[in-house]
Amino acid sequence: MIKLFQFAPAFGLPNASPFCMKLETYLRMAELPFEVPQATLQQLQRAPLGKMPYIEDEGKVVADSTLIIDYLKSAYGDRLDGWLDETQRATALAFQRLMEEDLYWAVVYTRWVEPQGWEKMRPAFFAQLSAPLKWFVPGLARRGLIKELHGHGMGRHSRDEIMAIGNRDTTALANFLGDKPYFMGSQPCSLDATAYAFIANILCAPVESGLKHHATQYPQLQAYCERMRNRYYA
Ligand SMILES: N[C@@H](CCC(=O)N[C@@H](CS)C(=O)NCC(=O)O)C(=O)O
Repeated sequence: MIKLFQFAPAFGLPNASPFCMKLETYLRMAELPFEVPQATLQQLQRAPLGKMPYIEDEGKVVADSTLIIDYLKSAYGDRLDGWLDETQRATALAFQRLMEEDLYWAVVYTRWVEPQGWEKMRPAFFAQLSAPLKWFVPGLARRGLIKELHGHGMGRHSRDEIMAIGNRDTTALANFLGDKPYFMGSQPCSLDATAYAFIANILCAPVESGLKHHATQYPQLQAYCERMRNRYYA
């Protein structure tokens, strides 16, 4: 059975990490049986790329949500994307990159930099730590994320610019989804695993932010999250 190593659920979501939630959603959508060992700090330390999620399957360890999905497709068949033509695949990839390489960093900013986000992140992620770890790990992690934001480039912008960049992504997602039930049409595909993970992490997490405020203007995004939750997490 596939072992999925990821953070423990938080914020009333399957996962507060959009990458972990994307992979769990993919596994559910593809109806691949999996188990989630209880999350520990050691798992993150053992993660091949130092990030979650990763999987272990038949003695093989695979990291990175996209590479894991590629592995699952080659090991168990492409159960979700076979019907997409080349143009649809290109569009799906572009939207995936928009969320993972751009919107993600705006989300990180709202959670790790903005005080109202950090107020929610700290207890959700670090409450289980015992002394002395709980005294320095949260601050260390926060400083690490701020450094990563700066390295990426997003962190060099003002707060208003970061919100404008992220909100433009959300508007593109909302307009492309329109009144379709799923991102590529009437049938779900693996892009929906990514889209649900990112949109729910903005709209449904208890972090009040400019991103969330903007996303609430699009009722189709809320309806989409409910549709995905009811279908795959009922
Ligand atoms: N490209 C990776 C990104 C994974 C990622 O950024 N995971 C974050 C959580 S959202 C993480 O594990 N961060 C822990 C750390 O950097 O120490 C994927 O698709 O899996």
